[in-house]
Amino acid sequence: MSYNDFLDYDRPYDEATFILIPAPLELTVSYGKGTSLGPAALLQSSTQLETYDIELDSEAVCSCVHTLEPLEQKGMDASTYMEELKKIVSRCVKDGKIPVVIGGEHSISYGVFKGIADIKKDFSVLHFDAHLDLRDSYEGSKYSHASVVRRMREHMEKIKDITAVGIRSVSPEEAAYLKEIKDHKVFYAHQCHVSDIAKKVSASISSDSVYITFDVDALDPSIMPSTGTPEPGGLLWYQTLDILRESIKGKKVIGIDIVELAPDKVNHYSQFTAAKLLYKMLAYTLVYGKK
Ligand SMILES: [Mn+2]
Repeated sequence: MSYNDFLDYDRPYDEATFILIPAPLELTVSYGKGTSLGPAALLQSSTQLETYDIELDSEAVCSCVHTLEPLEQKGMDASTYMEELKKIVSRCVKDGKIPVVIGGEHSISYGVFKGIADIKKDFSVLHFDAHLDLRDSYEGSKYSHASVVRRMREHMEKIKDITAVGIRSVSPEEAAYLKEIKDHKVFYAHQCHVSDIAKKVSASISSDSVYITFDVDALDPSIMPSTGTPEPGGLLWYQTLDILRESIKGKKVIGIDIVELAPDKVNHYSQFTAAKLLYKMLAYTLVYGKK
């Protein structure tokens, strides 16, 4: 499969701010399938985006992006794949770049996290999702998409905090675990429909450095139907942008991933929405982020 460059632009690696890493892993998705096609679909849609952003009066993003060759699964098991992804991500961070990983299923975020944590510490994790992903294991796998944040929590000495936004589906095991750990910051989807939600989320991020992991099922299925487990009652477009803008203001974004897009043949607006969402995250990082 051939992959487009993000926005159809390619700044050489050495000069780019953002290094886009397609990670088409699909091992443990439980319900709807198709996340392995997510990165190619998002990149393909990105070539149709206007490079000019009205809100920011800028098209700076397109001169800042370099897209790597995809990390194909090629028979690797989950743990080998995470190690390979970790190496790529940590090299980017070491080189002073911002790694931007395009999934693939959410389990890849553990590789992203480890690659960042290899170099950085005391950072915050901002996690957009319908799900907490705090199961100890799921369907026999520690590397399941449903366990990815639980794996991150095994490295709390590396991070300041985790803030989860858009949550609206929780297992009994996760509910019990949440009461036990106490320090997990959660904004349930029903709590996100208030005017000051962006300020509240931003205030809960205690570090100056933030890694953003965005499961597209955080968005409402009306704007993002093409994902494995579309849950009703999700975040809408401008609400999401408000939260992202406010959370990125004054912070150093040290890594981004966007996961769980499962493109389907019926509609193609999900992949376009995912591409635009990623564009906005990069644009906010350039304009509002701390250098
Ligand atoms: Mn999810």
